[in-house]
Amino acid sequence: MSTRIFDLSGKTALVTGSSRGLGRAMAEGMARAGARILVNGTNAAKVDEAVAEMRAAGLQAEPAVFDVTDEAAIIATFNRLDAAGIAVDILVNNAGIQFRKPMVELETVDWQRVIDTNLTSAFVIGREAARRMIARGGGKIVNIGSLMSALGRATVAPYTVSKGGIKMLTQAMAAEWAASGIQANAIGPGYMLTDMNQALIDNPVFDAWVKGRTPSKRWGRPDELVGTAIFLASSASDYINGQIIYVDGGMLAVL
Ligand code: GCO
Repeated sequence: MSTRIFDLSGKTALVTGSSRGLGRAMAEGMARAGARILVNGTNAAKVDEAVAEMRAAGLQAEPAVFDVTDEAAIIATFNRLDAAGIAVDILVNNAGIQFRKPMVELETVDWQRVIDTNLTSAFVIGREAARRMIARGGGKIVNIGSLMSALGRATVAPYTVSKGGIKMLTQAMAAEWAASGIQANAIGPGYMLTDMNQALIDNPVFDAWVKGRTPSKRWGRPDELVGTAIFLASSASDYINGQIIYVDGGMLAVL
C-alpha cells in the first residue's frame, strides 16, 4: 500500500482559526502533505503574516479572513470562493475560545460567546461547505473537539458543552452527509502546549496534575495533531465516519 493514501496534493483545506496555535500547526502539516490552505482568522494582519510565513516555507497558502461567528461573512467567503472557482475539499473546524469561570458567576453573554464561537460556527461553516461538497460528490470535515467532548471539568462549562456538542455534531454530520461522500470526523486534543492553556501551564499545581494524570506524563505539542489531521483529511479515512480520535497521551484511557 502506497503512502499516497495520505497525500493531500490538489486539495484545498479551509482551517478555521489557523493563524496560530493548534490550527496553525495542523494547517502547516496538511500543507506539507500537499494541500492548499485557506488560512482563517479575524485579524487580517496575523492571517497575512501566517500566509507569508507558510509561502516562504514553500507551502500553498491563501488568506480567508472572517469571524466564525459572523454568518454573513461566512456566506460571503464561500460565495467569493465559488466565484474564484476555489472548492473547499477539506474543512477543519478548529476555531475556539476558552472562558474559565464557575457557572454561578457566569454571565449568559459569556456562555453564548463560547457556544457561538466553538460550536455554532462549526454548524454554519459545515453547512456551507457541505452544500458544495454534496454537489461535487464528497469531501472531508474534521471538527476539533477536546477531552471535554467526553469529560467535564469545573469552571469550563460553556467550553465543555461546546466540545460535547462538537462530538455529537460530528455524528449528526455523518448521519446526514455520509451517503453523499462526505466523511465527518473529529479530533479530541488532550492538554496541549498552546497560548489558550498558558495560565494552566504556568500554574505549578495544574501542570503537575496534567503530568500525573496523563499516562504519557507530559503536555502534548500542537504538531502532534498533524498526523491525525492528515489521516482524517485524506483518502486513508474514506470508510471512517462520525468518529472522534483523542490525541491526549492516553488521558481518557485511564483512571
Ligand atoms: C482547561 C483547558 C482544556 C484544554 C483542552 C483539553 O481549561 O481545562 O483549556 O479545555 O484546553 O480542551 O482537551
